[in-house]
Amino acid sequence: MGSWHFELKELGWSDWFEQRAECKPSVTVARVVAVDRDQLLLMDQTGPFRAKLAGSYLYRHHLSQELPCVGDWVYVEKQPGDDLGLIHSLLARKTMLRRRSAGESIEYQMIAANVDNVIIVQSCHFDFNVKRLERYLVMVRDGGAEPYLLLTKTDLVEPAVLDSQLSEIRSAGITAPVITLSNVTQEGVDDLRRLLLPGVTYCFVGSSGVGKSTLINQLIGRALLKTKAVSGTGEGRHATVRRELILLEGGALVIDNPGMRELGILGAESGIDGSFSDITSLTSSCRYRDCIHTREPGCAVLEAVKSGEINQDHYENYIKLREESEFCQMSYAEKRKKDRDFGRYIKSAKKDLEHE
Ligand SMILES: Nc1nc2c(ncn2[C@@H]2O[C@H](COP(=O)(O)OP(=O)(O)OP(=O)(O)O)[C@@H](O)[C@H]2O)c(=O)[nH]1
Ligand SMILES: [Mg+2]
Ligand SMILES: [Zn+2]
Repeated sequence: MGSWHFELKELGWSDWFEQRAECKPSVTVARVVAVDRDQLLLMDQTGPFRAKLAGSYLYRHHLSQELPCVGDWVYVEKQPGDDLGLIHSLLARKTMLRRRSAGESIEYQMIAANVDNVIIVQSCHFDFNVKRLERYLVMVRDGGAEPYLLLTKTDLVEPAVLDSQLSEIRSAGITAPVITLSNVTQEGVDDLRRLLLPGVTYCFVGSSGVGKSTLINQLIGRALLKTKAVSGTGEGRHATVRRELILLEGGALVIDNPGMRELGILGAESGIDGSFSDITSLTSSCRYRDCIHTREPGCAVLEAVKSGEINQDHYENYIKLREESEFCQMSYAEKRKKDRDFGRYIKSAKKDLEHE
């Protein structure tokens, strides 16, 4: 397999991992490039190789979030002449991108690990939705990564439409950098290319059909990833079914993702605070310290909503995400009860706002 030689830091290794890594004889570290059903594709200084999980690993770990995912660093044993490495354990994760699993379990579904920047992609043609952007932002901040927003298919809308989308993003209080581009005219592609730094890991997320793989193929310079034509409504069928980490010629590491249908929101206040700082910065002015900003007298948040300083939709989305976030930390029985109470409560809170 050619003459590969990488420095670990070219694969995303940094002091953060160095400080946490334990030296183990005959065991080395490698990064997970792709996960297939029963094998993983890893990459180390010598290049890519296949590996599987040691039996002891599977014995010790049962939750899906404990299994290696794309971007993870693992301890692997590989004797010269072995064609399959044996993964013994996982290194600490610096960041993670995960979503809540469907159903009532408290398991997370890992999307990727050790991602520095998440590029949240929406097409400005049919796909644009600020509420969904906010959900993604919560997910990204929860996992400790930095978000970028990317609007694709600018060739399909009038400049005025794009402008109004950009101002919608800003008026929702979203401060993440925004890039706009067209994979057809190439406009903006170089701006993105310049942003991608060597040794830094970027993960592309967003609905199916928004052009993630088309873009990554452009960055690679050839059609490595499969892309698919979308139907006239702009709604895509999934073209990408596998996550993989790709090392670009410029040195950046990018992860493509299948389109996401539903985002489970996570139980991290930190993620919510980042996306709704305009709201959370007001809470210290509420009359009561335990104010939850829904109906309390002297609530600074409600006053700001009433005066129009805070947008009503943005506020409702905040309450909704916060409830979901608390919701996912409760037991099943608590959830059932809260679910009913919350339905009633949202209804009456809405009524209150309407009648004031
Ligand atoms: N007009 C226009 N079409 C684009 C642009 N980018 C991508 N497309 C088209 O959109 C379709 C979907 O692109 P993909 O790259 O497969 O989308 P994806 O986000 O990877 O989709 P999944 O893998 O299903 O998540 C393809 O037909 C692309 O040619 C763009 O900037 N402008
Ligand atoms: Mg794709
Ligand atoms: Zn309040």
